[in-house]
Amino acid sequence: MQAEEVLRQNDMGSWTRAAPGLYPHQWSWDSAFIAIGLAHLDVRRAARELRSLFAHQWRTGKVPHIVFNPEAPPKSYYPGAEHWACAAASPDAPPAPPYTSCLTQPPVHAIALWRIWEAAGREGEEALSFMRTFLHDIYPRLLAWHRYLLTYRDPEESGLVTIYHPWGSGTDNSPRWDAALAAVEVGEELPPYPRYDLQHVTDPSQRPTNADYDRYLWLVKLIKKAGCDERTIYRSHPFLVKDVLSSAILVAANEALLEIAEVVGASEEDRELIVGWAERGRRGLDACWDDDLKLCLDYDLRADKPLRVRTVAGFAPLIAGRQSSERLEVLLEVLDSSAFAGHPGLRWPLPPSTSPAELRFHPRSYWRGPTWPVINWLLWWSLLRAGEGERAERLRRISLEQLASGGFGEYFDPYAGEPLGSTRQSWTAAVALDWLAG
Ligand code: 9WN
Repeated sequence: MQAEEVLRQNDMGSWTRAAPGLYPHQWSWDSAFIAIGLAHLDVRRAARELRSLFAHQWRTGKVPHIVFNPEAPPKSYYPGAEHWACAAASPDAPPAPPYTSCLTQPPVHAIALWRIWEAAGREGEEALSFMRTFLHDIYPRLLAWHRYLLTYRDPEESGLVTIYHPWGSGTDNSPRWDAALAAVEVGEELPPYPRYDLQHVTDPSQRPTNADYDRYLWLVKLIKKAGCDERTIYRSHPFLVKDVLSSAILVAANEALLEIAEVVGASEEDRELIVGWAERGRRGLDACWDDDLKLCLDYDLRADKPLRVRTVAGFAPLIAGRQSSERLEVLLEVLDSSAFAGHPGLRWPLPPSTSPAELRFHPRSYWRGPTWPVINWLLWWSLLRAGEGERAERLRRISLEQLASGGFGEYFDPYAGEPLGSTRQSWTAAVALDWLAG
């Protein structure tokens, strides 16, 4: 009931604010998770959430990481629409306003659409027939989105998605990006800028530092200077990283897209293409496996080396699915070990975003240690697909205990169990609804 209330409060009619104060706009992967939760309340509204996001797709197929809410209160989020407005000048940009950013986030959307389809199946023939038409309409956009990621964002055909900015990973200040970001030199003095985000948290240490923000804004400046042109960015940008979490989500999303292709009666050619994409993604992730850490590692294209740090993204092969039983066993061992969910100091045995065994672990700082319910949702769903029903059920039960105790926080201190960041975060409420539905 409370989860439903959070989604209703953040509902803007055809899309949902990621959070009431800190995030008054529509975020790409938030919307996908939100749709997964909404599917249990109203299949049509869930579908509308994604339709409204895809209405702002770029001509290249890119789904922007933020669609800015023209009615957001002034001084509520920085960098906001004004900052990104020039992206609309790109010949590939969708009509504006509303303005969009020109970054992306992990492609959870096909997974969400497949979950909505399943929810429609439980509801009955009318919902199914609505969803059949809806999937038919959105399928070409979804295919174009995946194609964009597998071409513009992977000219090497490695199967791995390249990001241009830590925001593109969805795990913004994770130590995954420390080395690649440290190599970025802020080339000019930046004009002073506001940190509105700090108004919405109880302690600034829960958010990225000013030094992080300087580099974030510098990267945005360079992207804008490149006219948001993908090829120019690829050539000249100082931050170019293969992101294993996004890549794994894309593999799983391609599996979902294949199911959707079946429903809409897509051509054999499309289906072969999608199967090929998923296989390429798995091969790419295999190549990023680190036998010492027993995790998958992101790859810094500029420095030409892996980014060696233990974070939840390392479980990418579990999320991609269809792993050998040996690989699965190793991954589960690491997940249960004291480097993650088995750490004795944890309030709940849930994996911290960064391993407590890392020097750069911080229990209260954003992606540097706290547990994130949406990440636990991804792991839960992956365990189910891997046939690990009992473990999945344990993860679901413990996650619900965490939320029952702390509410719908954005993230949680893994030791104290305290909710941190934003309160009434939409995607946290959405995954709770999905878990509650069993
Ligand atoms: C930048 C909305 C978003 C999430 C991201 C999370 C955070 C934004 C920020 O909030 O990022 O995109 O301002 O910190 O890291 O995963 O989508 O909830």
